[in-house]
Amino acid sequence: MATQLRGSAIVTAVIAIGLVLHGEIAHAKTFTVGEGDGWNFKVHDWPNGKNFTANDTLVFKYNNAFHNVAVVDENGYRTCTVGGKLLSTGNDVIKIQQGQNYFICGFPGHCAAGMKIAVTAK
Ligand SMILES: *[C@@H]1O[C@H](CO)[C@@H](O)[C@H](O)[C@H]1NC(C)=O
Ligand SMILES: *[C@@H]1O[C@H](CO)[C@@H](O)[C@H](O)[C@H]1NC(C)=O
Ligand SMILES: [Cu+2]
Repeated sequence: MATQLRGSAIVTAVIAIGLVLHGEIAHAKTFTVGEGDGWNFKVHDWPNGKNFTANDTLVFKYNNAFHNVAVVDENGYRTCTVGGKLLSTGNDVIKIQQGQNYFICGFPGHCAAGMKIAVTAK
C-alpha cells in the first residue's frame, strides 16, 4: 500500500514537470531569419505572415565577412542608422521582446538595399 502511494506520487510529479516543460516549449519558438538563405539582401519580407510572440528566438545566420546584425530602434530602421547593440558572430541568437523589434545590417549600403527587418511580437 505504502509503495503504491509513493508510486502514484512519483507519477503525479513526473506529469506535473512534463506539463511545465511542455508549456515553456510551446510558448517560445525559434525562427531562422530568412530560412535557408539566412540573413541576406532579400530578407525584408521574411517576417510577413508569421506570428511572433514575446521571448521567441531569432537566429541570424550569415557570413560575417560580409554582414552583421545591428539591433536598432524604429528611427534606426527607417534611416538605416546603426546604434546600440551590434552582433557579428555569423550565428547570432536573439530573444525578441513584445512589440516591435528592428534589425538592420550595419555594412555600408546593405540596409538601404533592403537588408533590414521589423518583427512584431505579441
Ligand atoms: C497566424 O495567426 C493567424 C491568426 O490567428 C492565423 O490565421 C495564421 O494561420 C497564423 N499563421 C501562422 C503561420 O501560424
Ligand atoms: C517572457 O519572458 C519574461 C521574462 O522571463 C516573462 O516575464 C514573460 O512573461 C514572458 N512572456 C511570454 C509571452 O512568454
Ligand atoms: Cu549585410
